[in-house]
Amino acid sequence: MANKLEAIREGIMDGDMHLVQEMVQAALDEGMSASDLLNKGMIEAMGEVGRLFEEGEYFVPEMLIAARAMKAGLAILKPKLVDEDVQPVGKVSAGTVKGDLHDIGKNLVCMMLEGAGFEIVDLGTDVSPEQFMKSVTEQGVDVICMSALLTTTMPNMKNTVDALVEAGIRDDVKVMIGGAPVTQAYADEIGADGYAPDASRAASLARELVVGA
Ligand code: B1M
Repeated sequence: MANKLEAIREGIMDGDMHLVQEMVQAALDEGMSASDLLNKGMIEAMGEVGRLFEEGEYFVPEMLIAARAMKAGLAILKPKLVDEDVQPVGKVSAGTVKGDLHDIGKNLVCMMLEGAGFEIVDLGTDVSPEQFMKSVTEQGVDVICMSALLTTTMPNMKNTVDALVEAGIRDDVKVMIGGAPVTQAYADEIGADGYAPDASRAASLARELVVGA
């Protein structure tokens, strides 16, 4: 069983989705619990992928194929997780802000968050402040994750924070921002709870904001 866990970890790190699927199924067939598989195998492996990315050993393509392998394994695991009633770490809505159609970075952030055990509400691109607000009031997300790639669309991050304040729901949700032109200083300026420079650090920041670790 330990060998299968190790194979799953390696499969995710190498981006070998077929191996991951095969090993996840085999481990489940042998009676391993879905939550152990998720926490001790898959989430740990994605954490390692994130660490290698931050250290400059992995680049975006490696991270993308690792996330794809993780997704493939999760698809097999999901029904079992539901059976075992494994709760996600938290719920995050993610989107590229209004006027902005760039979604490669946002998708990567979603994958890393999913890999870190979060339930994702992917709002897509060109997301208005109202749509972000609805994800709080109607879907009860714990964190809003906004991405912007254009200097001209960054102000829509502030507009969303302001709209949350105006609606009296700012304290109900944490707000994280990121994207190439975004900085920590901008996050401070608009009153966001945090900024992450990349998808890996977005996952650790979300964890920190939700569970404090
Ligand atoms: Co656009 N584009 N683009 N583009 N495009 C940029 C961003 C640009 C810098 C190119 C340039 O001029 N050098 C420039 C912006 C200039 C500026 O505002 N200062 C630009 C422009 C001007 C435009 C158009 C206006 C061009 C035009 O039509 N005249 C237009 C705008 C359309 C619109 O959005 N309304 C446009 C269109 C497009 C395409 C559609 C062709 C395509 C997007 C396809 C898609 O996303 N589906 C595109 C692309 C691909 C780019 C570049 C080349 C690459 C962006 C990318 O995907 N990077 C980009 C130039 C560049 O960056 N070299 C450029 C890879 C991605 C993994 O990185 O998104 O930064 P990134 O995400 C990172 C981090 O930033 C972070 O994690 C990710 C990975 O670790 N992160 C977060 C991202 N979101 C986060 C959220 C978080 C945390 C971290 O929450 C907490």
